[in-house]
Amino acid sequence: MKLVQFWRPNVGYRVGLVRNENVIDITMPDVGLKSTNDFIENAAAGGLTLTEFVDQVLNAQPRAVYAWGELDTSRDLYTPHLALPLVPPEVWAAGVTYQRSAEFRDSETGETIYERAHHKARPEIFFKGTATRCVGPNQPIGIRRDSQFTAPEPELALVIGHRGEMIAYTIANDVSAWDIERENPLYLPQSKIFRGACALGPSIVTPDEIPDPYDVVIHCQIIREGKVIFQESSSTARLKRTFDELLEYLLCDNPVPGASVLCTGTGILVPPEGALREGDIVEIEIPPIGVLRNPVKQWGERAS
Ligand code: DO4
Ligand code: MG
Repeated sequence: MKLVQFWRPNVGYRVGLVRNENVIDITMPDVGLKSTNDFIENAAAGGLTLTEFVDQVLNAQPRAVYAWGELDTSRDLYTPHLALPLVPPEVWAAGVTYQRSAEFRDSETGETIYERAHHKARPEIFFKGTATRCVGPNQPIGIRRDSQFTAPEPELALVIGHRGEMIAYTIANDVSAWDIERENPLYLPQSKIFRGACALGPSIVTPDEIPDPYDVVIHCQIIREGKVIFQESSSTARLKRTFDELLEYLLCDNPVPGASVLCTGTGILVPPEGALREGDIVEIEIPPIGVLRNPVKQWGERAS
């Protein structure tokens, strides 16, 4: 099952069930089902999976239906458009879960701190932000004004349920100011947490839609002035960690609220020529979740 949230002019945010390129509006404000988070919470309260819960309420009333193409458009108060697929109370991220990420990061410092974390039993896990730093499909991701080398990190992400279990997948762009991280790893939070540092979407899909999550292809491209200036693919087959392992460390004496998200790390590393610029478009595709497309916005005057 595949869920989205979208905006309807004069009505507000709605929850949509995606079927055959159509989005069925399943919002039921009268019974408190106004957001994806409400569906997640009510499913958990009733001891049901998200799919079972949605199936139960689906036929309760007639539903408005939208074409996917109609909603997959930029944010505008007067036009229906996709929004964050859920509002995560917290977003966490795992790092150096792919060998390439560890090698790339160590090559800049001449140290082996990333390689060591890649091989240790304890994974790198860091706080990525809250919903206020997140954007949905077609909304701008950001470049902080004090960064010259900000890059996308295309990642498969896990949606965490109220009992700490994985209930769905989504796509995350762990947008990162790499130059700030390179200056000193102690600056990691500043390189990772800022306005528009995390894009999520376009949908969340339940585990039954991805039979082998360790064989998922992630494709990323950066488009500048209409031309593809970078493209690369990776596969979760190269992940060093299992999702259970990442969740176990994340949740160790750490009460992460339901509907939070855990990004599972990047296997795609953009070279300095691909450093993001104002006006670029970043596209990340993971079937069947969809294509997460975001324009890039430079915040403030760029520091020289
Ligand atoms: O410590 C660096 C962060 C690594 C990361 O975000 C990744 O590998 O995806
Ligand atoms: Mg990352």
